[in-house]
Amino acid sequence: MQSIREPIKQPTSEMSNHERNRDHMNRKPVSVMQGKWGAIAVVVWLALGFASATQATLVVVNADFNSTGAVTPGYSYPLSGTYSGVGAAPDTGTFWNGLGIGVQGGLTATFTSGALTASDGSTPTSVTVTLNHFGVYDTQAQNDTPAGFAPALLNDLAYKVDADPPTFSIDGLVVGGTYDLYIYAQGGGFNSGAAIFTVNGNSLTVNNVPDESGFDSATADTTGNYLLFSNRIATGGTISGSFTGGNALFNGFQLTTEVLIPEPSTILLLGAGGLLLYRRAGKSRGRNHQHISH
Ligand SMILES: [Ca+2]
Ligand SMILES: [Ca+2]
Ligand SMILES: [Ca+2]
Repeated sequence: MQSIREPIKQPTSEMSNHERNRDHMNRKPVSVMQGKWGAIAVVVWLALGFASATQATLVVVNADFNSTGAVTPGYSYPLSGTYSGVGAAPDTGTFWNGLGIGVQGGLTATFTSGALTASDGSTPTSVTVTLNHFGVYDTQAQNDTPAGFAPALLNDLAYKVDADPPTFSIDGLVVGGTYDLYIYAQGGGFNSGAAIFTVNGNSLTVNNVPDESGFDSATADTTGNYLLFSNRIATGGTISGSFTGGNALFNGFQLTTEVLIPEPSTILLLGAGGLLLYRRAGKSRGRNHQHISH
């Protein structure tokens, strides 16, 4: 048996889940095989899960940290509320979980959300988020100084109150699963300076500019309103981090992962193929020692 494959591009740390899986899906094996062994090899190929009928589905969870109000005497302007719309992630879902993380003023010890809903607005997930040791602010409600773009997301935030950096964890993930984490960090209409986020041991810096007109990645050039931490591994089902800097703040996040789902016709084919493989292997047992690698 002769097997020819196209060169396989190795995943890099810069590739997002989306890119990596798309690359995976584009690997088309070209096999030169004849007779029944060719048919059996195709069945093995399907049984190993490399069928082209497998669909990569992106699952996205969006969270917008909101202020629940001011301690006293209260805000002079309306709260920014919960964002609705697409974010920087490659996803058409527009639903964001609006999380009231506390009242403005002073230090909040901890906040833990309930289970979050996916970006389609209906699919339940097991994902939760916890924030520790932070303050809460809303630049619209307090100062009437909104971000020029996506203000409902980028005005309200958790921020670093004292010398100890706030920490966070995103829990309820697939143990050992791979995720892309988009972190939004802009101080509404203010230039809030630099913030350094560390996620699973890797650090990236974001410097705000106050007059952004769209989502601007700071991942490579350190300037913008969000950071992308690609290919984070949820060891123990958790991704955790912290943020620090002179006026470090955290507006919300998007968490994406890709799930490979066989199409229904493929599942039927796998069952039939497995039976065929079993029968043929039984006929050839004792007269052939076949090693099939992939
Ligand atoms: Ca908000
Ligand atoms: Ca940028
Ligand atoms: Ca927010």
